[in-house]
Amino acid sequence: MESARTPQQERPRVLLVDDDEHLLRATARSLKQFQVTAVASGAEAVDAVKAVVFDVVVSDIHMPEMTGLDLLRGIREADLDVPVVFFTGSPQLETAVRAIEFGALRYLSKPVELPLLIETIEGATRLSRLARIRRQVVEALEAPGKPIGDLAGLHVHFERALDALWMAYQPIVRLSDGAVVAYEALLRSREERLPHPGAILDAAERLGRLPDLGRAIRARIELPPPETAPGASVYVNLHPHDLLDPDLYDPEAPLSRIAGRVVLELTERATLDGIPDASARIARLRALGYRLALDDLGAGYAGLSSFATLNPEVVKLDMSLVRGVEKDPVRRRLIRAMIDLCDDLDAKVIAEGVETASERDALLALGCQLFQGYLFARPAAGFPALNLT
Ligand code: G
Ligand code: MN
Repeated sequence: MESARTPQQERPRVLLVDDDEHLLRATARSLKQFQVTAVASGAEAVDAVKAVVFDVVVSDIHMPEMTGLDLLRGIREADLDVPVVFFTGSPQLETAVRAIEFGALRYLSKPVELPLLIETIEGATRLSRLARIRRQVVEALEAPGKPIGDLAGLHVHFERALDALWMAYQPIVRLSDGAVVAYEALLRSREERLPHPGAILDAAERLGRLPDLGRAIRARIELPPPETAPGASVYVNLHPHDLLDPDLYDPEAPLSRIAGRVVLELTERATLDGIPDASARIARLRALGYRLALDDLGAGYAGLSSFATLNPEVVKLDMSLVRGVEKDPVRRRLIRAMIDLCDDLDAKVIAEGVETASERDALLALGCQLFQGYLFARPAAGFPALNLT
């Protein structure tokens, strides 16, 4: 798409969309003060937006081959900023309200009075020029996390992130013999507007797409090849919301088939309070063959209630506890107490986020045996080998 912007003095460019061609031509004729491109279908509208930078799109919300929401998404594939205004008849009010939620600028009830239409187009043009300048500024400054705009834009980028999803793997090592006993699978995506796992998760949450993200992740999990780490298991992070997805419990689902080699991590940062029958759900996972790990212990505020619900086979000490442990007697006392507690409960302990040899040595002295962190290997594609120097 051409990136040079419409000069300020130019007449606003309006894309008018209506499958009622008679009405389309009549409306186009009455908007002489604008440069109007008139098309009779959603598909043509999307093509037009790909070819030309418009100041505003004005469209019927009800067309036979494409809903207003689909049109909005199609437009956002090509243009994150152009304001979209819908015409709507009264039976489509609900659709119109939903379109607004997804980022349409406003809707106008049919029949539309010409002065209101003109005023709306002029207002939208000012907004769109402002939005484009704002985006140019942000892109020039290369602010982290390029803005995505409205929910329809987020939807587009979330779909791309799902398509470009891949899993990085980070070894978990037993120091006594240097064996890689497991790998943690970590979410990554090549979609540059959602660069961090946190951004993808936030997008999924905002769009109500957590189940799709969870399924996509679980479908991509692989076991390490036997020559790299014989018998090693894979740790997979679950979002508490995943516990509500029937697919997680389907014995035919891809991850269920290898459940005996999988440890599911649930973080202590998020509470399980909102999950009905959490204990029963956990029991069903165990019946499928999964083991469970409590992730990020020491980072949460949930007390030890998640401990009781999960009854974890494995506990992962959060890196905020690990960081600088060799210099901090308070951290050491906490870790010592946690290790004792885990021994009593027959749970293994993994120290996460270990970055330095002095952290490693202090943790070893406290009785820690399993380690994960940049000191040993960074997460990477294809089951990276250890760095044990
Ligand atoms: O919440 P969870 O423990 O699943 O998060 C693991 C995250 O920590 C991953 O994003 C991973 O890339 C990162 N990580 C792994 N090892 C280290 C480390 O040694 N230092 C830091 N800062 N981050 C790490
Ligand atoms: Mn984790």
